[in-house]
Amino acid sequence: MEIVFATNNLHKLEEIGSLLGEKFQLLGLKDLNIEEEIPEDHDTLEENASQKAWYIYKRTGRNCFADDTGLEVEALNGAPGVYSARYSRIGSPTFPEMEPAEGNIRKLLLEMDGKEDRRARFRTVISLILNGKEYQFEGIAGGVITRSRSGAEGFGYDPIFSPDGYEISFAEMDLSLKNKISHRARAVDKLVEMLKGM
Ligand code: ITT
Repeated sequence: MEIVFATNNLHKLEEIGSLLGEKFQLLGLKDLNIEEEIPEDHDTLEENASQKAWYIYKRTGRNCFADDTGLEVEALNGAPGVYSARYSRIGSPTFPEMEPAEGNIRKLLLEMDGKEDRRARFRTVISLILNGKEYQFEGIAGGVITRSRSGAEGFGYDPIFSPDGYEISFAEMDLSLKNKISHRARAVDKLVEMLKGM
């Protein structure tokens, strides 16, 4: 079965491709020569995932899904949350000279300086559009924000997030381990269950 994943993020495509298995042929936006920025201008993960998925469904007429992910930090009242991707550019930009992922990490470590409560969670929401009908799935991975960065695997905030039950960060894990326990994996499990029942 062919399905489109509405993302420009190749890391995500690789992660979800390996989770879906061989029964599905996963196409990314590059495979369809879709190069424009897909709008995601809402204030919740649910609305953004839905907006991205409907945009691609209407554009291509193909069954598709989109995800939106945020890192929700307890001591920061859930920030950066839905604004995770552009965290370091909100307000007066911090570290504008850096790559966004690096700037985001630096800003978060700064905000967390001196904070004892380091609990956080990644939350992923997936919107699936199947023959014109929408389904949503959520996946959560709890953990803590570490005090400094470690590891070179993964992407985004992985070097400063250590999931519950582990002493290492997501960026110190093989993709296969992250894929067993991550927020995205948990949401994708639900997506796969739905697709396999088709
Ligand atoms: P698309 O919208 O094209 O799918 P994106 O990279 O913008 O790709 P999101 O909006 O879902 O993806 O991600 C929001 C932010 O959270 C962004 O800074 C990501 O780097 C980060 N992020 C998402 N998933 C992550 C993960 O598994 N580990 C670490 N950081 C992650």
